[in-house]
Amino acid sequence: NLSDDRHRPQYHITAPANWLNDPNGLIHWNGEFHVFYQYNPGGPYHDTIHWGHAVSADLVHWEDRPVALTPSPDGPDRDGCWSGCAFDDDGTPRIMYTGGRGKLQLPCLATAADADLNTWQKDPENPIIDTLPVDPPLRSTEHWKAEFRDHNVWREGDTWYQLIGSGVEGGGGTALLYSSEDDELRQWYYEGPILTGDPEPDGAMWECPELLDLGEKQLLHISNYDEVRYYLGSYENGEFETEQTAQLDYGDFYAPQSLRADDGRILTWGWIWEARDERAQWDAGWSGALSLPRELDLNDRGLLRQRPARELESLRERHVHEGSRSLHDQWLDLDTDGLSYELSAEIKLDDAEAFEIVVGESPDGEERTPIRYTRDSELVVDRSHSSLDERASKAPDRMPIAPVDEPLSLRLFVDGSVVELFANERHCLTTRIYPTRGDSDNLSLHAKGGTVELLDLDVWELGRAWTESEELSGEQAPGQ
Ligand code: DQQ
Repeated sequence: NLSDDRHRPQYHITAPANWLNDPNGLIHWNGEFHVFYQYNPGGPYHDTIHWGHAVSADLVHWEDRPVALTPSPDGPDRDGCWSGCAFDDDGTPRIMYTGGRGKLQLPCLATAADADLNTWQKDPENPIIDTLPVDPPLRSTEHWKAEFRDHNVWREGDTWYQLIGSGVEGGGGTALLYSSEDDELRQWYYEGPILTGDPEPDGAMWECPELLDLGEKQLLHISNYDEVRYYLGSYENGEFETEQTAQLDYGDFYAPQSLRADDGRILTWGWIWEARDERAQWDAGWSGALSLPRELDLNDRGLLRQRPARELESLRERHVHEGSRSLHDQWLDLDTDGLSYELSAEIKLDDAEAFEIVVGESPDGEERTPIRYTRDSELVVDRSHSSLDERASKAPDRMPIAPVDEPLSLRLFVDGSVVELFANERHCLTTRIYPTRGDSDNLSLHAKGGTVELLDLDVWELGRAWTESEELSGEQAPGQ
């Protein structure tokens, strides 16, 4: 029974069961946030991909909707409806996605067939692009004729543009630009790559490219099988000039996508993949979650800022702890119940060797996950004792942060097996832990070998965001 599964998140988006990967088709439409996602209803593994669908009015409470896109047995998406985006075509919501058929990846268009975006009409002329660019030559593999997938569509004046992810044969990943002035969006012209990376460190193939306008600067992010890399700089006339590049998240976070809310904010979700093996996923009956929605913008130094959407504060229930204090070579136990909470604090190391937030700990310490802030200005999630289950990853996650003489402002979200960290509103690390014991739910703080100053420490237990599927028939859940 999935509702008894302690590893299953309570306030992150998951599929009702089975497999979830990339967020897709994100759109704020008629006052509702629509999140679609790569979904295999057939089991907790990546296979014939459909689009799952969840809806929220407030960005916090979600409900499941029926499957939105299903592969057509004779269509260009026969083997899967892969990643794509939704956009507003003068009052008509449309989707551009990748159809998978054999070794081909085929751009497909669909149009909303109802105001709730539950059903979509696929364009009879799909695929709308069936000739591959020859310059640069695209990477092909044993599986694919060419890597050519995932769509990011926007409009400038009367011209539509889209990016498609690819890689150059013998070179690095690339984002290919197309343009269209066709009202039906069926004619697209190839303009060329907006940016091509080096195999190291950018990756040989770019999936899910997305270009975001942050005002003074533009942000391009791509997923390269391993990590999500971003490029901050300027985009003009089909070319991207990079000023700065880094990782968007240092953990199990992949293929993010964004929407622009009616109030102008950019909100981004990523796929949080599993850090346990396929057998464990099979046993659990579900795989994958989406991250919390993040607000992306520039800070006053012109650097990328990432913050959890402010609406999430409405999840806060019992306030477990507040105030400022020092810890001198000591432990502080926080009296939380369960694995659904938020911790926020400003941390100054003073002369301590390290500061640890220990999550998911059993009373005897057999299972425990220290999140360690060290004098080397690193945040390390030490998973060596996270789980007694051999199928769960023990690999540490590491994130570089600001110099140790500056205070660290940290926000931590724990939700079943999901751990999400925001450091200095800049750097994010999302990871997974799978404690097996029912009593592995202690939360404590530890100043190691000296003094740590904690300013404004707050801990809240967080409520449930998910409307139970049996309540979907019209009854509101109590307290909502
Ligand atoms: N997942 C999709 C692709 C995308 C990849 C297939 C990224 O469209 O390139 O499920 O996770």
